[in-house]
Amino acid sequence: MARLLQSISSPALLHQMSAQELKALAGEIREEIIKTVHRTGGHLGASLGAVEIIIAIHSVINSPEDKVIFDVGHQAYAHKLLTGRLDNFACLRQADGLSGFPRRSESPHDPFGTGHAGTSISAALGYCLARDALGQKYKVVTVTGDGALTAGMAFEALNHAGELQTDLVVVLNDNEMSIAPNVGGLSDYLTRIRTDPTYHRAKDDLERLISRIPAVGGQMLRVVERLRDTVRSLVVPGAFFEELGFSYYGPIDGHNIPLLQRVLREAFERGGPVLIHAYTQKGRGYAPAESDPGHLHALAPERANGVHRPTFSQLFGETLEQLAAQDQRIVAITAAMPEGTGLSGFGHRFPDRLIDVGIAEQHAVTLAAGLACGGMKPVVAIYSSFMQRAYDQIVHDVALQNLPVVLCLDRAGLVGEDGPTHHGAFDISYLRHIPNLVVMAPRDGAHLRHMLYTALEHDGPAAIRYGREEVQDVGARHQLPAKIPIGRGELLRRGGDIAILAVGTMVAVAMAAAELLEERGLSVAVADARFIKPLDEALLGELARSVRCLVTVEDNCVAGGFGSAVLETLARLSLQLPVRCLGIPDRFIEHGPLEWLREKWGLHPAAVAEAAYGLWAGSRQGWPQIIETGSHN
Ligand SMILES: Cc1ncc(C[n+]2csc(CCOP(=O)(O)OP(=O)(O)O)c2C)c(N)n1
Repeated sequence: MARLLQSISSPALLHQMSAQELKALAGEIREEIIKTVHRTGGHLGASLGAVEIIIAIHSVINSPEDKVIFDVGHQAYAHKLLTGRLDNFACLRQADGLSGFPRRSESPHDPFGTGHAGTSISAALGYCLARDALGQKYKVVTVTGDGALTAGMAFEALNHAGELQTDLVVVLNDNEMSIAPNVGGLSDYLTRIRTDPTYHRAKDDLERLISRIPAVGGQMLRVVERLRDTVRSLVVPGAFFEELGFSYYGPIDGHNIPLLQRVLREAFERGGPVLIHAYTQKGRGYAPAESDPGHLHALAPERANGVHRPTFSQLFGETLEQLAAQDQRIVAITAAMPEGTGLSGFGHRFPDRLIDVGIAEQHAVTLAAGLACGGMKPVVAIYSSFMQRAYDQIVHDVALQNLPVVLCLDRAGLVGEDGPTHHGAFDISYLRHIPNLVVMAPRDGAHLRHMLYTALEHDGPAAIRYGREEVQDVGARHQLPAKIPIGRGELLRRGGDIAILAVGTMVAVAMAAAELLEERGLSVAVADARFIKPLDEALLGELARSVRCLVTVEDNCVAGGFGSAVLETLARLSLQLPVRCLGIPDRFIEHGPLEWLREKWGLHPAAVAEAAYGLWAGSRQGWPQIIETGSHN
């Protein structure tokens, strides 16, 4: 059993270990990761592929004085195991347990918190500049995947680091995979470097040749220099990075610890920005993950088996496929997540109409704007938290020009074990103030289908947000969906004491809360707003006039969210009644099982019923009054 691993109380102990011991340690770490992740869920493939790189780094640096910064951070499990977190590793991603990503608050060995892709080189460069400004002397190294390198900001950082020439080592962990196989020209380039033997021969020959060119002066020297650069950029591996100002080392086997150690030492010795190109195998050491790395990129946590309904994502993909069969102009865009967003089936059926742009959410949205200008009907499916990246593109390129782009924000609301970097807590707030944009949220599968169709038929931009859960009512899946009148909500239940106005999957919570309130003798109206924007003012007015108090429920942050839209509208219409807005409080929500989080943060029927009852009881004692805002909101 994990004999060596248990003895690693500090990563500095790796400095003394032999090559054989480090290799054995890698085996133990893999066993621990496989065992734990099968229970807790998590990023299996990525973390197995990075074990040797992480061991090698810790064996030549002194963490936490030296900084190792992970891109995305989903591959950092070995780092957690080597930096004093073995005992807590069984609680990975569990409530109150270790985060699935590096967290500054979790360990001094995590110098930078991550979860979103493409940040490592910027953050590392920031550390380098701080170090230089303060006259300090520590090493900074990143572990950056080839997928992460498709993110625009990774390029921005490379560009900047190349100019600054400060000491920074970027370990490019190239497994040719993002979640799905990696895409793009740079990925092709990296593959050529890895696989084309002429590169390697040419590199040696060229270096020999260049060293033999005699020193000449004046004009001739400039000609020779130019020739050297041209020939070098044509045939030397990594010339692209060299041109940016990095020293390029590689490609090297990213599972060979002694080789990695040697190259890392050389890189630190050399100084300036250095990129080490290490090729690795995603899922290394676990046969099912090696043979299906895309599928085993991440595992879901063990759950009790039950009947599985389709998820919103699956139903979205299926419906889009159905609609695309009717309309040639429909194209789908994913930012490196065809499977997660439910678009794999669409891609198999319409390979030319699924565009994977890589981890490039900003580009995805502006690309869609261009496609719309050109007469296509683009549908961009991106997780809510990753769409944060593309806010300006939505405002400036899509909405300002009133273009018919459909934005599908998957994983809206709380997502569970992936935690605060992945919760879709803000999308209603960051979308609803954008002029021209229609914003909607389906309460069930049937509505998702209708909303997708409605959005595609709308001559302007529209966003649909939905969570990661399985859907309740899937509707008539084999029929074509129908159009919903834009801006029309739906009254689901009549009542005269309290009205609960909800959106998305919170409508079911509101309905269940109404049942609980009815048991307490109250008559409760429930309405599904369906549209966050434009809000159904007629429905809101009708509700406000017919009840004593109003509660809004959403799984977005309360600040600037759906409830805020309701309050603004009530104020504008001069409708006065006690209102309570329920949703995600003004704080970052931790990781943990989704249902547990919803219980904890009040997004469940009993909490909604309690809040509504309190508001109603208060309203009987006279109003206007200051309404207590509960513990969270
Ligand atoms: C901005 C952003 N978009 C999408 C994701 C989802 N995501 C997590 S890991 C990953 C692939 C990363 O590939 P790579 O950097 O090569 O690492 P690997 O998993 O192959 O080791 C993606 C797309 C993310 N974390 N951040």
